[in-house]
Amino acid sequence: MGVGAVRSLCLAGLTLVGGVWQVGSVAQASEDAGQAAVEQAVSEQDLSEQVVGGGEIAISSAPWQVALLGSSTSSGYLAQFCGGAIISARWVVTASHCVRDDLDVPLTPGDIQIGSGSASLFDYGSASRVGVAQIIEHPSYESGSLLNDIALLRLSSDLDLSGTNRAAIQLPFSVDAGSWPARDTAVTATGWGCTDVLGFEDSCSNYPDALRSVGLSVQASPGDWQCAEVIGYWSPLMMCAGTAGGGADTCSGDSGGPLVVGEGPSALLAGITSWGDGCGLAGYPGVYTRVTAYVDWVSAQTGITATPATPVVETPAVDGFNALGPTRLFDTRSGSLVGNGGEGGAPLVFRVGGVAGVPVSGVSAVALNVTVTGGSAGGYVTVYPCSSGRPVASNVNFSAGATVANAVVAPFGAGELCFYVSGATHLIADVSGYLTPV
Ligand code: 4AZ
Repeated sequence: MGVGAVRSLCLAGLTLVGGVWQVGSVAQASEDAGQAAVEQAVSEQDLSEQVVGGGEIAISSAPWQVALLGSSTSSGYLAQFCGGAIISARWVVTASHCVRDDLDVPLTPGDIQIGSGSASLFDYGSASRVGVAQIIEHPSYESGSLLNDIALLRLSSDLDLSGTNRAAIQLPFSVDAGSWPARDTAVTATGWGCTDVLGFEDSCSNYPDALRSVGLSVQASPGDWQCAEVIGYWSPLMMCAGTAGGGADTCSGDSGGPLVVGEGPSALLAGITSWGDGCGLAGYPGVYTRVTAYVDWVSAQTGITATPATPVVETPAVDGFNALGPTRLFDTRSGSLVGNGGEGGAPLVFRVGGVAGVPVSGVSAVALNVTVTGGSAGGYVTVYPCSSGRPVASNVNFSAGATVANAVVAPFGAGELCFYVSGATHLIADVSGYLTPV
């Protein structure tokens, strides 16, 4: 596919001239220009030129920004035709008009790849891109009016959002859509779009390779009449952003990219770059898809839901201790030594649920005092719920003839405790309390 053809997929500037929508294509480089020659020419552009305002930014300042790239063009610079925003590792939101060709025919997932994590389009060679598995246009998108100019791209693999160069922008779930964003709210638009101030019928001659951002102001609060000269009617589905004197705007190639309120992790996606009359002209702010009108649709399509403003800290439940007695559970001193003289053999089994004041259920652990005394050989005692296997660690270690007492907390299990005695000793157990989950 030709260079110009790719970059004009959605670079087609939509201009309202004399009340008639016109779609003008922007030829950016000739079909047969070699890639190297084009990149050389681009690198010689005056990128400090303040066109449509703003300036270059690092990707970490807008880590949600992605480039929509024509998959058959290997140069990232030449392939880029629209912007988009990461809303989760698997989903990108963009403009619906970005996923149609010049003839308004829907693109297929194989036509589009995503570049992310770099401010430089030169970094988006074919090997660095992620594929698109599914395109979901808004079902009510109207290409004539650009109403409902929003689409979702399901990626063919997850983006790695662990670093500082890629992040999801939050959708405005928790705002009051009737008042947010208010008139004069500072917003930021980003993209690789045209940097020229353009009259209604001008075509672009400067496309940057480095990502740029521009600060704009919301032109009217939701519900107020706005952009009369541009939209020509009031719609709750669009919003306008610009500056009083012009000179700061989005332009061809920025479409589909984010218009953001706030910055960093608290930034919210307010708009999607959609269209405008010219670029940067005083009195003609850019028009954006109003995202608050679509959060429920996006959520239904993607499963993305509101993230809590403050992370929920999971505090581990600390069980409550209920003191008892201590009450004697058993004492073997009136009989023979217990134990097996060494390893092997069966444990002593005692019921503790419903015994010595311990409830039958709702208990997480039992606290005991375990004493060994007068044994004929050294050894150890392991106390554990009979419903689970004997753990490796012992609770009381003793030598021949010694008396050793230990406090032991044993999980309640099914209410029966097993006392495994290695060696031979007298054994005394007193219940001193139990733990209940809180
Ligand atoms: C475009 O064609 C486009 N001035 C995007 C934004 C604006 C104009 C045109 C706003 O992608």
